[in-house]
Amino acid sequence: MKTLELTRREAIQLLGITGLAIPAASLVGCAGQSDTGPPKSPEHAARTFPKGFLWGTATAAYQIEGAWNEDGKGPSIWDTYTHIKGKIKHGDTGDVANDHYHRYKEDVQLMKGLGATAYRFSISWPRIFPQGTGQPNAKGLDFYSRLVDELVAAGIAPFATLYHWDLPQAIQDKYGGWRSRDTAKAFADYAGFVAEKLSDRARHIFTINEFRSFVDGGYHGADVKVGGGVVHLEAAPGLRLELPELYQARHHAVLGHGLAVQAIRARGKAGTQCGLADSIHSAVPLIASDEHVKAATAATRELNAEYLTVVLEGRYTDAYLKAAGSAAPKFTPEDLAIISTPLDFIGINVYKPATYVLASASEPGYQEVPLNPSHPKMLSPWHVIGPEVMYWAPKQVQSLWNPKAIYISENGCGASDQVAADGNVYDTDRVMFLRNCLEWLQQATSEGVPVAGYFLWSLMDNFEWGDGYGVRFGVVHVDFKTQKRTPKMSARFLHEVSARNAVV
Ligand code: PNW
Repeated sequence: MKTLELTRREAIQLLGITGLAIPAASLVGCAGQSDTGPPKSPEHAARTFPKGFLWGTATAAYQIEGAWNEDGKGPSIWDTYTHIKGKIKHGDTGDVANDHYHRYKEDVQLMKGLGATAYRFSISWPRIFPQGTGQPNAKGLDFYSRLVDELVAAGIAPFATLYHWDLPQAIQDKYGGWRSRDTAKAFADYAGFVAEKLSDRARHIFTINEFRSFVDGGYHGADVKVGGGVVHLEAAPGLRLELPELYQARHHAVLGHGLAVQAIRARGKAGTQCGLADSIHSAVPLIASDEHVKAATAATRELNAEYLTVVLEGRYTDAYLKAAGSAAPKFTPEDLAIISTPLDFIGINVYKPATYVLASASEPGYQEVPLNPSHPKMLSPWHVIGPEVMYWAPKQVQSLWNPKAIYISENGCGASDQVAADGNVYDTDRVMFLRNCLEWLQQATSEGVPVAGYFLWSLMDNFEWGDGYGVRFGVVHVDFKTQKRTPKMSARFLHEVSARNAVV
């Protein structure tokens, strides 16, 4: 079929003939973007990222390591939780997972094959302190030391996360986990120890990954409304506490972050870059004109009141405390000073818009726009598609908190990938999703938003928490029976992107 290429006048004529009453002026915005819209910067036009931009993938200890009871490791709350019947789909556990504990050398080579320049991994606290506190386990530390050496030798910058949800079971038993301040203090001791041992080579450290997922999911259970449905998010230890205890646990988690930053600064090598990785709740303006953009930024500040906002501003917002009422957390001014210890960077995990908003004449100045039930989703039921959040989230972080550097510490999607008869994995949906996200991210960097790197979740298919091994997030396919790794089409895409430092 021949493609029609119309001049604007022809288009107007054609539309006139078919009877569509579109005024000529309204066509200018779409057909005439290049001669009427704002000029594109050369970077935006070339779709390139800033010089030195880091390209990497991300993983977490419990999701890939396996070796759950080897070499002196103590059990974590996720070991306990997955061993409870009925908690995880198909009864899956992380006992073996990707066997990364034994295959880390091969996995670093996989990263090299992707052209990656950075890697974000997490450290299992109970591997290093089997009892949570006290005597360190030399073999546990040695594993991460060898991993870091291997990465450095491959020219890949190690970014270590200290807490990706696998709390030592001993800390849960002794203190009740994040219900207690003692857990925050124990976390800081562990953080300082790791910084002392690894920060000579791992120059970037994330304290905590996604407060909301393990606190709200672990201590209360979170029901999230998603386009006509409700998704129940639950995490270890799977408690259902009352609101006052939930609010207090949230407070202890941000306190633990702040204490850990101070411990890393005290005991790590000078110049160690320290930050956190949080799943920002970004409100996306449904219409990107000034008033809605402003309203969306204000909404994002409130939607993150209990985590990012208090960490970056050193105070809980009035609206947050008011809404909490008698459930509000108990805290001191010293706590707030610790929580807001200045950071070197902010990591944001960006998968989807938290909500779409419009400006509103009434308090609080914005209204959430309910999601149409037909709004498209990726495979995970929570994964609403809205790639423009990759522009708005970093843009809002810059305008609210003006950090020195921002990393996209996670972005990606789950799919039901299979190895085809020809040996390839055709994850077209993932490539489509990633390209759309990167287009928007590139627009942000071309406007001067200080994003310094991007970590794709995930290097390889792995244990996807409550979904077990059924939802695959990797750019490398894993056959969990044989542990065979097969790079997918998305791995090829990522390689091309990192080689050119541009969207392709
Ligand atoms: C993150 N949401 O969790 C975690 O950091 C990873 O461990 C996990 O495997 C990955 O994303 C994929 O799920 C999220 O509802 C859980 O928007 C839920 C959401 C986002 C991230």
